[in-house]
Amino acid sequence: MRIVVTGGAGFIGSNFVTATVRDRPDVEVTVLDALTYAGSRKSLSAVEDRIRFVQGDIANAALADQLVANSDMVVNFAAESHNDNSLVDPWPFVQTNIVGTYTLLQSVRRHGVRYHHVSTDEVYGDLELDDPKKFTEQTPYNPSSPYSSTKAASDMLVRAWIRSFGVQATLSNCSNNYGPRQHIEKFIPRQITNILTGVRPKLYGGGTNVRDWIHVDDHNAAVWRIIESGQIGRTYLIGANGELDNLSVIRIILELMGRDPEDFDYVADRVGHDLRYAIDSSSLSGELGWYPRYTNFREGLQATIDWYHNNRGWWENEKDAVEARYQAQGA
Ligand code: NAD
Ligand code: TDX
Repeated sequence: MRIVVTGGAGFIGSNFVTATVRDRPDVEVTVLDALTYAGSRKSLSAVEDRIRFVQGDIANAALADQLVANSDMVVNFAAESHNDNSLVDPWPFVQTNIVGTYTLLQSVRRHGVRYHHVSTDEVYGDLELDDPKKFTEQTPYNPSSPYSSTKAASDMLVRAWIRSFGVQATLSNCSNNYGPRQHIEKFIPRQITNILTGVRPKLYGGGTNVRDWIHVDDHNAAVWRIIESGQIGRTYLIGANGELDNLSVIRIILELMGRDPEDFDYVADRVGHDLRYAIDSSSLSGELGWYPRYTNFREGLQATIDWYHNNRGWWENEKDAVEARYQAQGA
C-alpha cells in the first residue's frame, strides 16, 4: 500500500508514521507537511531513511494532485490544531482545515483514492460537568471555537463528498491525545517543560474543565483499524475512558516530577472554554474490536515526562518564545 500521510511531521502524524514504518513493512509512506511552527523534521528522524518527505501545503492543488495520483490512500492529519491560537488569529485555521481538506477531497475524488479524515471530539461542543452523557456518533455538531468550527466544517465537507461524489472515505473523531512529540504549547507538555525549566505550571480558570485523555499510540492503532476494517462513509469515535479535570492532571504531573502538587499558578481562563469532553467509543470496540492498551494514565504520563526530560533538544529552543506568547495573553 502506498500511503500519503499529511501533517506527518506533527504530533499525532509523526507517531503514526513511526509506528507504521516499524509495524508495516509493506506500506510505503510519503509525508506531505508544510512544516509550520507545529511541524518538525526532527520528529521523523528515527524513520527518515524509510520514508519520502515532501514539504508543501495540502491546499496546493497541483502538489496534492501529483502525490495523490501515485497513492492508494491518504490519511489527513494536517491541521492548525491549537484552540488558543485560533482565538488570536482564526484565518490559518480556515485556510488549512477547510480549504486544505477541500483540496485533498477534490484530489482523492479525481483519482479514486481512499481517504481517512482525522478529526476531533470538539466538533460536538461540550458537556456539562455533572452530565452522565458522553459524545456518540449521533451527537449533533455544536463547535465552540474557531478551531473546532473549522474542524466541524472539514468533517461536513468529507461527508458531502462521500454522499455526492462517492468518495471512499472514513472519519474519526478522537479525544485529547498525550504522548511524545506533542508541541509544548499544549497543556501537558507545557506544564512538563515549565517544571523542567523552573517555570511554575499554569492552570486556566478554576481547573474544573474535564478532558478525556488517550495515549497517541492508542489513537493511531484505532486509525489503522478503521483504515483496514472500517465501513466506507462511517464516522468512528475514538476515546479511552480517560476523563480527568485539569486540576487533577496538573497535580499528578507535579507529583510525578517530585514537586509539591500545589506549586502552580492559576491564570486567566480561555475565552469560551469548553467545560467537558467525553467519548463513547463502544461502536469502535464492538464493531472493529479496538481497545486502548494504555489504560494506566499515570504510567503513560510518566513515560511522556521521561521523553521530554530525555529530549530537551527537541523543544528547548522554542520554550521562551512559547511562554512569551502566553504571557502576552495573560495565560
Ligand atoms: P499538530 O499541530 O501537532 O501537527 C499538525 C501538522 O500539520 C504539523 O506538522 C504542521 O506542519 C502540519 N500542517 C499544518 N498546516 C498544514 C498545511 N496547510 N499543509 C500541510 N501540512 C500542514 O497537530 P496534532 O495534534 O498532531 O493533530 C493532528 C490532527 O489530529 C489534527 O487534524 C487535529 O485536529 C486532530 N486531533 C488532535 C487531537 C489532539 O489531542 N492533539 C485530538 C483529536 C484530533
Ligand atoms: O497552559 C494551559 N493551561 C490549561 O489549564 C493550557 C495550554 C491549557 N489548559 C487547559 C485548557 C483545556 O481545558 O487544559 C486543557 C487542554 O488544553 P489543550 O492542550 O490546549 O487542549 P484542548 O483545547 O482540549 O484541545 C486538544 O484536544 C482536542 C487539542 O489541542 C486539539 O487539537 C484536539 O482537537
